Formats: sequence, C-alpha cells, structure tokens
Amino acid sequence: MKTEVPKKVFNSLVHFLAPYEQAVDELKIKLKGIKYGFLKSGRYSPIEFVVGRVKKIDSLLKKAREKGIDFTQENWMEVLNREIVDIAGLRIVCRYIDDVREVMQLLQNREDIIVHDIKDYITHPKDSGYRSIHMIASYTVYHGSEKKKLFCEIQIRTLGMNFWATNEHELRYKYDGNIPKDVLEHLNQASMITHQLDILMNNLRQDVLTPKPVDNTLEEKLEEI
Ligand code: 0O2
Repeated sequence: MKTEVPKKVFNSLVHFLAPYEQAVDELKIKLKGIKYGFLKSGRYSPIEFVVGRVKKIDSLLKKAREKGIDFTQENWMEVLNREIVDIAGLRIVCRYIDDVREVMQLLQNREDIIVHDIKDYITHPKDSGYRSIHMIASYTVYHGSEKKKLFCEIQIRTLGMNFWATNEHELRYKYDGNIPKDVLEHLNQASMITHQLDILMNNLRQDVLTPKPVDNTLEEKLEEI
C-alpha cells in the first residue's frame, strides 16, 4: 500500500535518510569486524552474519502516521529521529542462543554504540511467536560537515529465529497483514519447535564444550599405595 505525501516532503525525506544510510553502512562494517576479529585470531565467532537496511519511505510514513507525526511541523526531522528508532536497522544472526547473549554483552561494552534499551523477545516472545533481541542504540555519524547522533535498532537472533521471522514476514506480506487463523496456528507451532531446536542445540554445544570432570580415582589410589 502506497502512502502519499507532497513531493516536497518526499524529497526532504530522501535527504533526511542519507545520514541513516551512512550509519547503516558504517555499522555493518563495524559489526562484521567483530566476526572477522574472532576468526582472524583463530577463535569461534559468535556472529554468523550481519545485514542492515534503512526503512523504506512508505514503511516510514506508515509508522509516522500511526504515531501521529505531523510533517507540517518545522521540527519533523527531529521528531522522526526520536519517535521512530528503527529507521536504521541492523540484524546480527548467530548460531546459538548463548552467542546471542555474548553479542549483546559485546555491544554493551562498546563506546561507539550507546545502548539505551533492550527488548528481550526471546524470553518474552511476541503473540505472533516472534523471537529476537531488540537493542535500541544511538550512533554518531559525521555526514558532510555535520555531526549527527542517530538512533538505530539492532536485532540479534539465532539462525532458527531468523528462518522463522523471514517466513512469517513473507506470509504477512502475502496476506496483506491478515494471516488466516490456521496459518497463524501453524506459525505459532513452528515458533515453539524452532525454540526447542535452539535450546537443544545450545545444550548440545554446552555439553561438548564443557570440560568433563577428571576421573582421578586411579591417581588417588596410586597415592595411597
Ligand atoms: P521492516 O521491514 O524490518 O522495516 P515497539 O512495538 O515499537 O515498541 P518493537 O517490537 O521493537 O517495539 O518494534 P516493532 O515496530 O514492532 O518491530 C520492529 C521490527 O521488528 C520489525 O520491523 C520487524 O523487523 C521485527 N518484528 C517485530 N515483530 C515481528 C513479528 O511479529 N514478525 C516478524 N517477522 N518480525 C517482527 P518492521 O517495521 O515490521 O519491518
């Protein structure tokens, strides 16, 4: 569905989004840097892959309308940056739930990404069955001669959660937001199975990596002799 706005507003929006494009490009490089840093030093990377996008103008206008943002106000750009925090969106996909938690910690320890809020939709999934971590952060870009502090949303999820969300998103689009009840039930079931798989794989990995207790009974016996 297209959201109509005057041409002047549309042109200003294209201009407004340019620093967000830059922020997403920079953040993608920085987040991929975490992965390559681990790999280059011969370690396992908690990050499988990183993607990013700037919200499409249509989707941005829809959200702005829902939030009652008035484009005739002089400070609409400021309001948009403050009220719609996922204009710049990054997604980090990991293999295991433990990796998701590790990446969350890594991001919270950085000085260039300031984390303001974390929504844990893994512990508390949405009604749809959606699971992910949503981190609302701010990041500073130097765009032209200007310094801009922009909000961004960083989603962190497992490969399984990403598989589910991609399918659900596609179905929601296909049915124009009105997914039939039986399909919704299937999606909910799929979400639960995906979560079970995530937990099983996480436990399996912990079992493999946790050092087994050493059987020193023989040593003790020898000492006794
Ligand atoms: P796109 O194409 O990614 O731009 P809020 O509800 O605003 O307080 P929340 O949950 O962080 O906080 O925000 P919101 O707007 O509900 O969701 C932000 C993004 O999370 C969405 O972006 C999706 O990428 C993802 N998301 C949230 N809920 C679901 C869900 O039920 N299914 C799927 N597949 N993704 C979800 P956009 O704007 O929808 O789309």
